[in-house]
Amino acid sequence: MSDQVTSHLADLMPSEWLVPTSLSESMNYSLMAGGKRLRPLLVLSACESLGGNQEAALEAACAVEMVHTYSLIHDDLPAMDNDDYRRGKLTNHKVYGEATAILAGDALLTHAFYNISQMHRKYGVNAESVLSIIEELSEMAGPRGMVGGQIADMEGEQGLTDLAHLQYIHIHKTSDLIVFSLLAGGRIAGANEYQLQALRTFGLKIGLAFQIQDDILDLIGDENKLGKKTQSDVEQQKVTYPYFIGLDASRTEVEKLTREGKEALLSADLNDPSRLLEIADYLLNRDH
Ligand code: GRG
Repeated sequence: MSDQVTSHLADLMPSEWLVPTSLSESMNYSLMAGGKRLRPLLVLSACESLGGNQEAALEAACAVEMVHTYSLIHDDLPAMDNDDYRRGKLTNHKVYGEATAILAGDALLTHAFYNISQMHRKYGVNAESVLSIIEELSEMAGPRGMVGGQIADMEGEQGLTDLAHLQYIHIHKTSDLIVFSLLAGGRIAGANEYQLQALRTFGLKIGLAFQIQDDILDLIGDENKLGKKTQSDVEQQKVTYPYFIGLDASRTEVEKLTREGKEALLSADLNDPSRLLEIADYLLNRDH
């Protein structure tokens, strides 16, 4: 499935005849740099769970990967996280310069909306559903979603004091795009309101579990790097889930959220939720 996504991403890039080479190279560089393709897999699997059109779902799957890739390019910039490496390669701005990296991110974001807007004409997806998908992507990637989560995170670095604030950041920075992916797949397949609600709950729960697991893996990575420091020494380093509730309780929380997410899904009368359930288990058990 993820190879299919990578190959369709290449097909969806705007023709090199029409776009300055530096821009298309910079967009391609980050899109083709690897990554788990988690969000596209969620779109495809949600659509599959209801027996929907996989070709149309592939379009939305690629669009959400473009939005995710834009967010990573911008997150790595000197004005934000100032990272030199991403997905094992130099970050976009290290290769193409800051200005081009900013524009590559902008272009991926806008091009994602373009591709979604074509789903009615190209694949006959109901126009009302396309409109809802556009509405949900604007909401979940925008100021009330991922961008809101990102700024709350940046401001939180000066003094993140409670778990509710951290949850707000995790839900918007991470879960929102995951929820979007599931809803988009569901909408393409004609999900009813009850099924959409179940997909939303599943996404919120596994999105939060995914981010807490990320916090845990980060902490374990730091512990290994720091050698013999005690667990509580390490927990003081970064304001994450383990910082607030400890490592064991964080692990329990990941298991609980995954279980609740799967229960919500199983209550929704989907034709075949098996791949979505597998993804939830994969996220629970991942070690990188
Ligand atoms: C710049 C608007 C803006 C937002 C940035 C995505 C993001 C928001 C920041 C990246 C840092 C981070 C840890 C975000 C939480 C979400 C997350 C775990 C992203 C990484 O997603 P993966 O693990 O990445 O799916 P790959 O590379 O596998 O696609």
